[in-house]
Amino acid sequence: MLKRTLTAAAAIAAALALTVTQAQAAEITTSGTGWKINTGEKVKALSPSQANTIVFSSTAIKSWYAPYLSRALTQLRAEGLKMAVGGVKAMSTAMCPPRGTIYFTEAYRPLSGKPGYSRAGSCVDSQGVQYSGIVWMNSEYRSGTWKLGAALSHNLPPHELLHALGLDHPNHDKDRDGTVEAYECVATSFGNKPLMCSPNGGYRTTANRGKLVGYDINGVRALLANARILGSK
Ligand SMILES: [Ca+2]
Ligand SMILES: [Zn+2]
Repeated sequence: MLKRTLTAAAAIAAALALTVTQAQAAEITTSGTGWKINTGEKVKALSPSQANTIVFSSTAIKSWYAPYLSRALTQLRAEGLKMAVGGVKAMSTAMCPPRGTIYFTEAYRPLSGKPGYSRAGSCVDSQGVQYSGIVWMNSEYRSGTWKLGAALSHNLPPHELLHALGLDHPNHDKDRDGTVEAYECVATSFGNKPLMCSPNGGYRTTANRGKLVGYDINGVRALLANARILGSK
């Protein structure tokens, strides 16, 4: 009798040890080939159940930018992300927008006054799960004082959207000269760099510009997988 009890206790102990091992094995991933999660802004994950709505600061900004986002939105929905194009509402950019809001607005040289650059940021909860974000498109594009080519016009808005969702630039010191340079990113055999490459990447062709490249999709998948690992719904 005593022996049987001990055996049962040992079995329970073994089962507990197994559970602990499994919990430790499921760790979040924050970077991979051609993608990187913005851990600098404390982002770890993206909620698969959260409904995300893009809200624009003006009708003119919505009509300018919403078409450029459509291809990326189709891809993000295919990954299981709930993404919708919302309406127009002026909001303060001094604080995080309400949960599920990606606020698209415009500012003059919003990234430290750098000509031609835009800026985006994401808001995260205490677990590191993104819950809202802000995109400041550089007003120089619409005013015409900074000329974007056709490919860039299509690629920059979804690049900034992905920043707001939690992705960072995947640039790395590919040529090992000690410096991570602009455009220094992995590329496909066709020469396509991640959309998230800094200062810009993505497809250049009419058929594909504005789309996430496979690397970027892997980044989105990692953000979603991390949410599940963290137990976020
Ligand atoms: Ca380098
Ligand atoms: Zn960027």
